[in-house]
Amino acid sequence: MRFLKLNILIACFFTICSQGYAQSLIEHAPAGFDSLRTKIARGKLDSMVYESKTVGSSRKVFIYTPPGYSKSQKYPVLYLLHGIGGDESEWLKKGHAAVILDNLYADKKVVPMIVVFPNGRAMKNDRAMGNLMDTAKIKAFAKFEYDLLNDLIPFIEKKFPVQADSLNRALAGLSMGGGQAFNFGLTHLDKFLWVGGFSAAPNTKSPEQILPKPGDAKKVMKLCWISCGDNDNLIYSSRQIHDYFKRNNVPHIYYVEPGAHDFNVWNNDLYLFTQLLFKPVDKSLFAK
Ligand code: FER
Repeated sequence: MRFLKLNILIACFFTICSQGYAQSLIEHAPAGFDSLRTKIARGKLDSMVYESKTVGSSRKVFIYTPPGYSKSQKYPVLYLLHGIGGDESEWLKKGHAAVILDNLYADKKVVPMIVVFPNGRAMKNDRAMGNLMDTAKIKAFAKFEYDLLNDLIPFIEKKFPVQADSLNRALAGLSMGGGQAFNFGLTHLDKFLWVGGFSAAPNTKSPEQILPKPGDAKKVMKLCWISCGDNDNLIYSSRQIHDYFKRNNVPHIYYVEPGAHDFNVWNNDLYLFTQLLFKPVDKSLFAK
């Protein structure tokens, strides 16, 4: 009996080692991670339009499909949200999302996934113009929950070969988009088991409101990533979720990096966060 137990233990040890957890401790991206490289395979960017019943309009969305993309495979999907000053193009024009992803694929650091860049201001005129703090515009960021769940996700799942379940769906964003990722992602664990907020803005609801029963998240959630620059005066929004999760023993990554409220931080976050997605996670490393 004892020998049997020992054998099982040894077998488990070698199985885990041979799988080789891709996850290691989080370190800042290396220099050049977001610089255009020549001679590597590139993903493809599509600009599409979907009908939104929530907003009552046709809405723009960008979709990145990875190098080697094939309709005969099924892919996990990351929905990546912009900030208050942006739209569906912000991650691609102000940020370097496509270049970062191309480089990650060239270095075989990410699982093939589709990345969707929606417009998170769910109103008819969804351009980042005029007074961005206007109440109607702020409310539109909250309304996006219904556009995302009821209009955009069904559209993507009809048009693209995707694995349409919570294990294969991630939601992340920067600033207002980070708040949205926490507000919608953590309240819909049946839809998203991978959630990331980069420098979440004050639209982030209180953690008690988002997750009144933190045990629910503890059981099922694959990854909750909370990051912020150490020189960002909105860091309290990230910290309050981190503190709540810490108090309630909900495994998560809290990553504070040098920087302010800008794309130096968010490009780095994208580089690090995407490498964790849709892979086995070792939650014992999270607290480190
Ligand atoms: C605020 C400060 C900043 C706020 C939102 C932001 C809703 C958003 C910043 C961004 O998206 O970059 O008080 O209130």
